Amino acid sequence: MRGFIFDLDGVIVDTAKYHYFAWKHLADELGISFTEKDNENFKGVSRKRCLEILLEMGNKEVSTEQFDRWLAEKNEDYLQYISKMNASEILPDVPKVLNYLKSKNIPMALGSASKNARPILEKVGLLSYFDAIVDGTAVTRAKPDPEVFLIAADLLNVVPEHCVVFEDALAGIEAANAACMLSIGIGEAEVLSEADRVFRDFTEIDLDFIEQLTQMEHKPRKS
Ligand code: B16
Ligand code: MG
Repeated sequence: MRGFIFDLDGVIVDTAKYHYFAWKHLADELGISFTEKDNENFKGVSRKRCLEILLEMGNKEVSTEQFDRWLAEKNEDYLQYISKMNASEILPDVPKVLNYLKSKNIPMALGSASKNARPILEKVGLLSYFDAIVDGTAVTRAKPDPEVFLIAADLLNVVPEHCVVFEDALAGIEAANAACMLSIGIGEAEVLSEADRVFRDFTEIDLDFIEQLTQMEHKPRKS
């Protein structure tokens, strides 16, 4: 049995722009310069760590209470954007792959750093595709630690060497590799150079390739 594990932000939906709007809003309020380029460093990173980085950028030291208030403020702002999401925000050809795997009864899991993963999947109508959801509320160690994917494999009842991970963040590729899973990067080949394979997006992935993955013996060693 093979298992397929998908990251959420940047793989299934493009929520990075909403994270950016919400972080930018908070950064403006705090007088910290924050660009879309800065937001790249927040991809795959936990909410708490993102705020720590933002405050480091602004050389600000704050009390735990203030830190928690800003963390909540950013999330409330982000949730406003999420509340308006619908199926049109699923990234191109993602349903093609999910439907194919579903038709073959291949177990699928979500492995995301986001604590908002479940409501996002509900909003875009994809929650029922996943046999397991491992999100930011379920892990204690962030990517590149393999914990999120190892929990997912365990819940799917598939050995890690028989799992395939789709990821857009380098930390996520590192986590998949550390878990001995086949890592498929979605994005720029230069950024995701440690992945076993890289595709710009799912439109570049054909179903013959997915079929091959469902039959792989175990993660092939890199030459
Ligand atoms: P939340 P992923 C990650 O999701 C995002 O890439 C990252 O930008 C975000 O900070 C993190 O989730 C936490 O999200 O504030 O919703 O808990 O890419 O691991 O699916
Ligand atoms: Mg991601």
